[in-house]
Amino acid sequence: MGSKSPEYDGHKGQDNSNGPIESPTGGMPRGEMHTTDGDGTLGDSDEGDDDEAHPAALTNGTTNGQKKKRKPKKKSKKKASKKQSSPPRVPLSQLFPQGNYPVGEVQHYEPDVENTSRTTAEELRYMSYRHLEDDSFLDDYRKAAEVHRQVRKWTQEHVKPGQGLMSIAEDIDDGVRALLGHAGLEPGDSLKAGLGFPTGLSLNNVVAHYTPNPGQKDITLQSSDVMKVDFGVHINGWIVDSAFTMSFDPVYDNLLAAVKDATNTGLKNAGIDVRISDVSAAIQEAMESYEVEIGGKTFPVKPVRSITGHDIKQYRIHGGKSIPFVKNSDQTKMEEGEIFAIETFGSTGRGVTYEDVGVYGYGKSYDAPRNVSLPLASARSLYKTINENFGTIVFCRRYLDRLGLKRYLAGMNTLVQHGVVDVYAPLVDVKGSYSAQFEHTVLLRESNKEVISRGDDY
Ligand SMILES: [Co+2]
Repeated sequence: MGSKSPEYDGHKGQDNSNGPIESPTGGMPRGEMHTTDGDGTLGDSDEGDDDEAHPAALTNGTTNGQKKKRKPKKKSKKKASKKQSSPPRVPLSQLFPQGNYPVGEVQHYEPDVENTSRTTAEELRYMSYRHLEDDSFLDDYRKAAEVHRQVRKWTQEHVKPGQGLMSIAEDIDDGVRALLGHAGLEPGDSLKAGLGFPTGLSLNNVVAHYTPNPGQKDITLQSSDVMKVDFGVHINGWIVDSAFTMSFDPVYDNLLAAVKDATNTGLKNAGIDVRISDVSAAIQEAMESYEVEIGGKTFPVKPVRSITGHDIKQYRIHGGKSIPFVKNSDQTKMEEGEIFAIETFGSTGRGVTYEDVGVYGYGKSYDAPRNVSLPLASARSLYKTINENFGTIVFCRRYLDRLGLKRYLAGMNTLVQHGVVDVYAPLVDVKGSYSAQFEHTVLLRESNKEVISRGDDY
């Protein structure tokens, strides 16, 4: 999920202390959100049993990655290893009974980055980020990433022109929930594990933040469409935010290649003590080295300047730091223990978005109080539902409908008017333009960074 640039108005040099979105950084209601998942290890050890469902840890060229040695497949008298179904419905806890979820792509920091000295104050802060080295935290995060990989694999193989966006979105959502083993129908269940934000299916000049809403005319996917598929998977509020672009016509290949390259360049440049402005400059340079010919006309691939990458905090998709795709003078540095969604968007249009009519989703403001006095009874009960099911996780109308809620729009408007809920609108570039997106979540750990959502697809 992309972050809208702070009041994009072309001014340079963002003040990052204000955060990328309207709501100021505030305390987050944690308390009840720390409950653990509960699934995890089932059954006894059955070594090597899961090899085929376990892509070897990917490493980049600079690393002596410990490539997992594939054991010769022995005929096991034990239960056959389970395989993912199609559509994906087998919980990962059954595919990985020992909880050894695949490691993402491990990248090592550039030497000059590694040698940068850290101050004592930062050391102190580092202690509070120890969880990024913690095994159970990593297991959960890697599990969420594997859910993302399995659901997107199915999506890439089965989504075809002629299908409606509503069914595509529901299939992705249902896959994520099934693989996590959390249907999200009981109060509190989707806070333990579930979707990280509304599944985005944005076509062509719709750059980001479109999701089908109930009761609206469905859109049929066309073979000429360029579709950004952006969905999130969370466990205990830690969100894997990853996105890719699908097209069915090779004419768009260069557009997709430009954006994929730009995102990978951003990932490569990300690191502890690295200035955000340096990451942005590298992203822009990679993206702008491409052009694409569509319908006999050549277009430069423009980095979209009104959306940014972002850091991720628990139950908080946009943590407060922004990574633009264009040059800027932001001296803010990335820090050890931080988690970033490195994403880029490229467009054949103006490279600037505006808000379209309609609603993508809603999110409880990070500084909203748990209890608000609201004049409308329907607003009060809606707020209770939001607190119980989403907290500060962004959600959409489909997710309310499946909980059985009806006629909640007046209540929602009240919550928005009182500033306790923010609305997100679709972001579009000029008509007739095409845009693409690729995105990965990366953990900046002490000795290396882990592109946790990396797969063999992107
Ligand atoms: Co994102």
